[in-house]
Amino acid sequence: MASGSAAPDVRVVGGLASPFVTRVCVALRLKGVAYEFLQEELGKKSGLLLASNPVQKKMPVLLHGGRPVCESLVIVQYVDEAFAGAGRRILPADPYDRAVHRFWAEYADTKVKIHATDPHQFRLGIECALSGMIGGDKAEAAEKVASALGQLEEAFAACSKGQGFFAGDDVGFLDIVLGSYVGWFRAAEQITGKPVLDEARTPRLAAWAARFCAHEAVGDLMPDAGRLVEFGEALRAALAANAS
Ligand SMILES: N[C@@H](CCC(=O)N[C@@H](CS)C(=O)NCC(=O)O)C(=O)O
Repeated sequence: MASGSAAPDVRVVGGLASPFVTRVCVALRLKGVAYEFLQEELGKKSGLLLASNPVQKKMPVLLHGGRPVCESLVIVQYVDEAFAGAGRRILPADPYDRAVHRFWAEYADTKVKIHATDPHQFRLGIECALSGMIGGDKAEAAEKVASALGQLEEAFAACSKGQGFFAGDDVGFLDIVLGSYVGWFRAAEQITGKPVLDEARTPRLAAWAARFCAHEAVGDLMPDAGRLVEFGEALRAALAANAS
């Protein structure tokens, strides 16, 4: 703990357009933990970010009592444990359920990922909301994402047991992980005119996404799709300028 320091106990280093950063802020809100948000400048990395996450040099970083925690899934789980006495629990109480939710979180992050940091590939990334298929065939990539979302539709049915969220009656770990992408899904929809969460193909997830965004712990933390599209263009330009 940074006793005697003026710095608040909990700080988040990141940018509000990052789905990974959204996760951390939603987790802290669910726990009712106050935090200071340290906004990174577009296309640059602050000294604090580089010093706090020297291995990956990526946001988000959570600073708790001055100690850094990196990787959004690690951070969300850390928040659940470090503030166990506050708010509702984020990970399921049952070890088997926890394992299932972690499995699907890992699946979502592997298969349904938005790549926005490469200036040359950003548009392709957002158009397909794709995973690991950058540089490949767009239609094939979009189909792979659609297929992964189909799997997650089934996972939702199994995990939610007829309730509104993966975690049941309220937002939990898997809701935060997949839900953080919803702003980017909507941005992709604006660009392509095609739904990512298709009401015909993934009706449960389409309804869940609206419910997630309307949740009191999410609300204004979910970036507006139009602003994400603008952000993507500005990021491309900033990265290209930095590269030249
Ligand atoms: N697996 C990481 C991904 C974090 C990540 O990719 N962050 C992006 C912003 S959305 C970043 O900092 N990119 C900078 C870079 O790739 O150099 C997590 O879940 O925290």
